[in-house]
Amino acid sequence: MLTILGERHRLHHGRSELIDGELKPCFEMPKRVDIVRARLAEAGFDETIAPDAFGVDALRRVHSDAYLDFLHGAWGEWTALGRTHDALPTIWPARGLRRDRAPHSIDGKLGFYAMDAGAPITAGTWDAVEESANLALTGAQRVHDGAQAAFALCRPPGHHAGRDVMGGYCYLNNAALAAAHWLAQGARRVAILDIDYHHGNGTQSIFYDRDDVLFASLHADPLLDYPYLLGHADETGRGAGEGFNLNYPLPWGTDWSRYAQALDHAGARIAGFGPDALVVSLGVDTFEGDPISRFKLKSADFSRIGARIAGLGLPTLFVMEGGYAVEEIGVNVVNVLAGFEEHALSRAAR
Ligand code: Q9C
Ligand code: ZN
Repeated sequence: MLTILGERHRLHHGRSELIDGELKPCFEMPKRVDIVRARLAEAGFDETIAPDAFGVDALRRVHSDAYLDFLHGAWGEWTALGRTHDALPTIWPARGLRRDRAPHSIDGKLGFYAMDAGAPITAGTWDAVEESANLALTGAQRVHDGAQAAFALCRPPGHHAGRDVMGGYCYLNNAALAAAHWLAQGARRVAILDIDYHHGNGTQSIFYDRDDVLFASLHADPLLDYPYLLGHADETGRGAGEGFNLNYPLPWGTDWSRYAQALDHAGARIAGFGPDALVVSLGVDTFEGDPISRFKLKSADFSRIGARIAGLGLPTLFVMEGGYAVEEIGVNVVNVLAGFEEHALSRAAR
């Protein structure tokens, strides 16, 4: 499978996130990409390319100008105050507060554009997130040009990022950018299947009013787990988008048999939608050994996921999202991709 790889992700290495009341080292780290790359090479996935540079116009299909300006300038504004640690917000626009006027000072802006303290901004964050977006856009372009499937090894991940909000390790929504790119290239309908452990709140919110993008997400029940404030089954879309958003909140301890039922249901809805192409938000934090998650998928189950996705028979772009059991992340990701390829080949042979 064609794989799009970058180097600049390494420039983003958040030092700390707020967990259990303490600032602790970020689970989302550069080594995640190193381990996936090593496993890809070991498994013979050697068709790799570097990203092309898509300009700001590709980003503006999904994100607001004010938010892009904020992300681009945040580190400079932060360090101008003599600060050297990661930039983190300390206030958020909760109920009763205005969210229509962006503050001018950096501490105000950080809160205004964040959903949590899970997305630190460092010296290299802009360069890394811009490249991560370009990986997804390059993958989308290659699939548009005829590749049956591609894998964008994005880091930082993207599915918690909304039009003008960062959080949960995410800054630019790589999967949404890929979907929007396909639409701009003439696709009539695009489906996004989000199999990260956490609900893809950013992606849902970006396409919530639209009937040309079907968003389907399997994730931990937000009553129990991050992001807590979106991802319920009754969120089905709004206006023209009614019926084009599909959430499968699942309990802690979800194993393959339970997961497979939801996956099959989502797959049937995606097939019925008749999309021209599919984006998969590929998180492997559903793994039983993941340090921040509570599902029970085994490494072999990821091959089954890949095979079922291939069963849809759609041009498919896989976009890397979460997965924090760092030593196993490579095996689990490559199992999805290999499971997809094996099934796609056997389909072609029939
Ligand atoms: N105690 C992605 O997987 N922190 N983001 C949860 C758990 C946020 C995950 C804290 C997790 C964000 C892309
Ligand atoms: Zn996740």
